[in-house]
Amino acid sequence: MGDTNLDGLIETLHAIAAVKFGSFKLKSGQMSPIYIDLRVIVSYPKKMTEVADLMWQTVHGGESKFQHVCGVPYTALPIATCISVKQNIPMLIRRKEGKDYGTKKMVEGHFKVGDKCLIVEDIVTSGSSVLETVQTLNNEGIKVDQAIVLLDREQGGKSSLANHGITLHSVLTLTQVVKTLHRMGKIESSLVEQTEHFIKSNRHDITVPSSIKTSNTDNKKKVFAVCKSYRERSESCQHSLSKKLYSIMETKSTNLALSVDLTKSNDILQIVDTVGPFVCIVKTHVDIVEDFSQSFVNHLSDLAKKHNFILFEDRKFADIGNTVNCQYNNGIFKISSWADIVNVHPVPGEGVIAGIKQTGLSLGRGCLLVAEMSSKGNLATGDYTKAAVKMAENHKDFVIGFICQSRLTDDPNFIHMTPGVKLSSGDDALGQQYSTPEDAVINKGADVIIVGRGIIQATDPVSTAKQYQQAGYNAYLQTLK
Ligand code: S5P
Repeated sequence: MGDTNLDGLIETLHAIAAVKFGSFKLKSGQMSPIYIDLRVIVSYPKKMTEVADLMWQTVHGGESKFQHVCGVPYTALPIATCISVKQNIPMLIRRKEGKDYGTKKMVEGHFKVGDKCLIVEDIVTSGSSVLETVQTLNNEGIKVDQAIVLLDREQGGKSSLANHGITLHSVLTLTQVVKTLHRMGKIESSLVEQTEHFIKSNRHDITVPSSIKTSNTDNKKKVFAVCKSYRERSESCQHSLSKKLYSIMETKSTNLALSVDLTKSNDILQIVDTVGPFVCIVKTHVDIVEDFSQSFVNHLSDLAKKHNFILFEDRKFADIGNTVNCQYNNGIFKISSWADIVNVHPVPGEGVIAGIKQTGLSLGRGCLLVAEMSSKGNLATGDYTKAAVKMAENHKDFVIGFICQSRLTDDPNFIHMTPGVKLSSGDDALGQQYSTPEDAVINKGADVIIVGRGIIQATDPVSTAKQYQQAGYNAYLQTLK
């Protein structure tokens, strides 16, 4: 299509305030000189059909290669509808909400397994929204290898999607928009420079977006932006506890956390003393210990010093701030007095972190958010997980990472710890789902693997722990290649 068409489009987007300049605070907290909101386009039906036509021409050149089009919810839905109606290509609708409620249909519309679908999106930044839609379609057996977007923000989405075997076509790029508006005399050259600088300093193209698996990439090795040595990670994170943990991982060549889910203090102390040399963390459930005593935690703390590991009490606090504060400091367990790390469920909101932080911060403790779970049918998915990441970002001084099943962020301040790990994958009888150490580290992006029964129920826990240590550490070394 001709440049005049595009110039006209850019002018229109500016005129209807779909493209705004100024100083805008993004969700990430960064300040951006440009803000783009294509939602307003629904108020200009003629423009919307023109946009849809331009998008179709960009991707297609006229021949039909797709059995379906599917818009990424929600802004792109009307655009996808226009393409579907005008080109007479059946549309699919991806449900956004369904996945958190279990059995609801995730894709509306008639389709056959193996059908090909074009993804339609308004703006692409990292590409993760497109990938979420692709993943849902892939789960139904629908193939996707192309996506069309009105505007590419040039912040890595194209290469991330390419890593997933998806070609991204774009009608416009952010640079093109600012340069054209400058040429038309609508903005100053300083704004062009600011925007170019913003794009350069906010690229994420070495990241393969979080957790998202598409059929095009299931068998490919994931490449995480944090594929750095533990030493480098220790340097790039802020919290002293994270630094200490990475340095232990580096020195002891281990990313293994032992989940010592036993009920007698002597059994716990005995296994911790023998397995301690091979782990970076020992994780407890102190409320299952039948003969709990202060002397037990004293011994445990001594072993942590002797073998150089960190103590993590898997208490999963999940109440209002005041209550969790009492639970953390008081009762018979006095968790804050000995556990370096505790974890909290994000479900009560940020107060749960604030409640623990009130005491924990000054003690140099850290906290993990349970952002995803390993158990079948758990509700910690989708928007809940995303909200957990935001909560963590708001408390970087205290939250050191996540309990999770996928890489949630490349912020070096957050350590990803993954439970549900066994040398052979499978399930237990009560909904626990296991993946192997390699899968957890290489495909799910775990920094630390958490292993319980795989070690404590083994006939020879010490040699089994060594096996897990080696498997986990070798997997980490592979991510560095
Ligand atoms: O999602 C989770 C979160 C946690 S912390 N899934 C889990 O299994 N855990 C904990 O990890 C769980 O409470 C247990 O202590 C450990 C896994 O034990 P395993 O015996 O299944 O390896």
